Amino acid sequence: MKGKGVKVRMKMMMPKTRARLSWPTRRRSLAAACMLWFACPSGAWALDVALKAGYIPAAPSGAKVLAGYMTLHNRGTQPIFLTEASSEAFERVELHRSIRQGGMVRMAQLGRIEIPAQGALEFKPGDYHLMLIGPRRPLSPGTMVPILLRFDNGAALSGRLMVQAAHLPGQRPDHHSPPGPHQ
Ligand SMILES: [Cu+2]
Repeated sequence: MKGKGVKVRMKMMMPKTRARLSWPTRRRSLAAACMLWFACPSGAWALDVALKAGYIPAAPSGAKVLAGYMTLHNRGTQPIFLTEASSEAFERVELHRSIRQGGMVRMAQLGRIEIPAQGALEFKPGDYHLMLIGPRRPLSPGTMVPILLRFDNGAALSGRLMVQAAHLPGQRPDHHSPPGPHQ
């Protein structure tokens, strides 16, 4: 898995470690790991998702909504579903997809997004994106924004999105311009 960008692997509990820990004292930290353990039978529990090339096009100061993009790679043999995203830098993060309908582009909020087994899903302008609502601080180009992704089996993945100067090659600067329920 080469390439530039942010790459963060799942933090996993190894079976040995899990057996060694005392449940009452580590109950809270183990809860997510155990959910993951039981959700993935036959050794497939080692959820293997990586976040790459995460970025946020810089927006004018005062913008209430920004978009985040990234590619999620799933090296596992089962599809996995992204169900939730959050960031300390924003009041709320939603999972969206831009959909063209009769010459208009609208955004749909999604409850879950599939990352195919042994495949990747790209979040990109005009398609899947993270809707970043209510920035809590100025986000100038170069800023690294933490993002936490949660999946349908209870696992979580933390990564970072880099704020980039807008109007990069291949980027559609107008994809979020239509006013909508998010504005
Ligand atoms: Cu959106």
